Amino acid sequence: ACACAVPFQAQAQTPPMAPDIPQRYEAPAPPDADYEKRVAMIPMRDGVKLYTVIVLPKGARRAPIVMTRTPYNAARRAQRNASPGMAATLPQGDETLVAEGYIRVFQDVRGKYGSEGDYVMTRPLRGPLNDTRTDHATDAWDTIEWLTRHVPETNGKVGMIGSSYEGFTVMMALAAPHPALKAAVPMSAMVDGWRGDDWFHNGAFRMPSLGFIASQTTVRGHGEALATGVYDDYEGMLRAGSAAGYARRFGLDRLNYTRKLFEHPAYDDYWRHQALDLLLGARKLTVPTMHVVGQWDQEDIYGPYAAYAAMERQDRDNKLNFLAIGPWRHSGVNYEGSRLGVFKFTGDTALEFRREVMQPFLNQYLKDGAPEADTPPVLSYQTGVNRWQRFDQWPRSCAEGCPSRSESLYLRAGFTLGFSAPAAAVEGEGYDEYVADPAKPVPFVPRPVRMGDEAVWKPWLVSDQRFVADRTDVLSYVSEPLKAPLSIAGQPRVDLYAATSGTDADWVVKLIDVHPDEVPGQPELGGYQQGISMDIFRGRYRHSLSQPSAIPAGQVERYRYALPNVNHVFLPGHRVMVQIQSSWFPLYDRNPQTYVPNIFHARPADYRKATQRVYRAPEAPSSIELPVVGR
Ligand code: PG9
Repeated sequence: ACACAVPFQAQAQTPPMAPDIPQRYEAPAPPDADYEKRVAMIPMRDGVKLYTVIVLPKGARRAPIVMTRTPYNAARRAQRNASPGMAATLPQGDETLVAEGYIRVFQDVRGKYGSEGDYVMTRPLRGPLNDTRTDHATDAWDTIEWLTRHVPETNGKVGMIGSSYEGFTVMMALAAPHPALKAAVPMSAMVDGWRGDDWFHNGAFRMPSLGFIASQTTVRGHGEALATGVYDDYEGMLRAGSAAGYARRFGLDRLNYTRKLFEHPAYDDYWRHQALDLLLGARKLTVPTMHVVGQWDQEDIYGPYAAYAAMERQDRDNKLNFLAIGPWRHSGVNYEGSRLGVFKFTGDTALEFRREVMQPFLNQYLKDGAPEADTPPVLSYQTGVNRWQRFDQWPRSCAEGCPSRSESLYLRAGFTLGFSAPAAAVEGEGYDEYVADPAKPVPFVPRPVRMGDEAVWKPWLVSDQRFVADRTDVLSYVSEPLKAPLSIAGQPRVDLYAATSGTDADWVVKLIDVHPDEVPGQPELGGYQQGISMDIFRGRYRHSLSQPSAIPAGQVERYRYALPNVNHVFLPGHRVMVQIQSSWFPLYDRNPQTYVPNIFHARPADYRKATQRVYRAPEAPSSIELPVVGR
């Protein structure tokens, strides 16, 4: 009998009380779509299944796969827009992959969103911190194995890309790579949570970590925002007293990851055993890897360079390990890159990079018969003059072993700067001083501070520092207007001689480009104090990052630490500025300025004003070693 003859009424009716929300619903791709979506629960070696979305161009044959493993919801990552077009469906940064006919895969890491298993934040590799059978290296391996067997449209070659946490999972896959993993592009990767990426910078704790932990670890999906009850996070975080006080207020002290952070304030084995630069630097590099980072990455500005440097030791002949530095914010490589804050570049630098450099690199290793790409070992955008540069190594300038040698820029009397050391004690006794009051910490951006305001957060590292330049607890040293360009390419290094009347202190040093008083072509840049390379150091770690010690009150101590990498030209007419302060709130928790064993447990009475002296004397010549490549 013909099916069409079956009377409609005879078909099974949907019971009125059938639940209207199914257990799981995958919307089919629209019939006219140029792609197909498949969802698979891929089994790992321990039986845990991971939720994986596979997006294939229609008619794909012998297509390479590019995979991202994410804690941020694979289904959503594979669905930017509801569209019959694959390019509009996938993330903006994927458009060149789509144009080249790639299969795109997103997978939820274990324990998040659709995946089974336990979630452990930035799960450590199997070893001293992880006694289970699995980690991100095995999960990537098992997934690649499955994909190459179960996706008939693939040529069997897999690449991994991803930014930040997703960059971390790319790096993890490199620890024990599947033979089909042929190329890796970790972008803005979280590499070392203590030295200078997401959780701490040189021992100073990043307060927004707490909100992130809430969003990430209260539920498998996306957790609720904190009910702060204040518009200005500066106020809310100050009132809470300390990072632990803030955590308690929202019950975050009951979350394991908060506890792990609070139990490991120093750079102990918990951190060392997770530092991916140390781990990968000690393993044989076999997969071509391009590290990508934004010069003004406000979240992971340390790790990508550290990982590149550590892995470079395995790649003396520049065959496998590459570095690309753009004028971008965190993950900016995947979005529009024609400006950052008020600073404009030469067109969409991010798209240009993805199209001209990253895609040919991926094609070379992943696409059948693709030509060899002309990939520079190091690609770097020189800010100030706004042009791409190709190098065979990074950094370009350092104390020893680089093409150029760094030069010290000294703090001088009268709040000036100079390339010669202070020769003789001058009036003012060789130091400048300020009172740092933890009750009035220096804000990192103008108040009211809204940590969730992305328009402020994303470009904040290049923001105008004038709003604090005249505070009495900020020292600002400035050069004469430059007569010739001053070009730097590498890591400025702080060499600070300072004393405090307290027994612990934070030091924030900011290298700033002061634009001319008038900039006719872009008037709002007149006198702009542009952050170039800035970071914080918690004084208790001056002798050892793992063994903190109290600072002897009133004694001159030496603080040496590196600022973030930069490739920048200070142009003629501009001035170089160095600002020094002792807090950067509420991005970093306050230092009580009284030594306590664990700052997370400091009590209100421990927070005390201190007088800070910054020396610029012949026997205590504070300076920044600049990675000068031309002046
Ligand atoms: N910076 C974010 C992050 C990475 C790793 C751990 C915690 C946070 C991110 O953008 O993914």
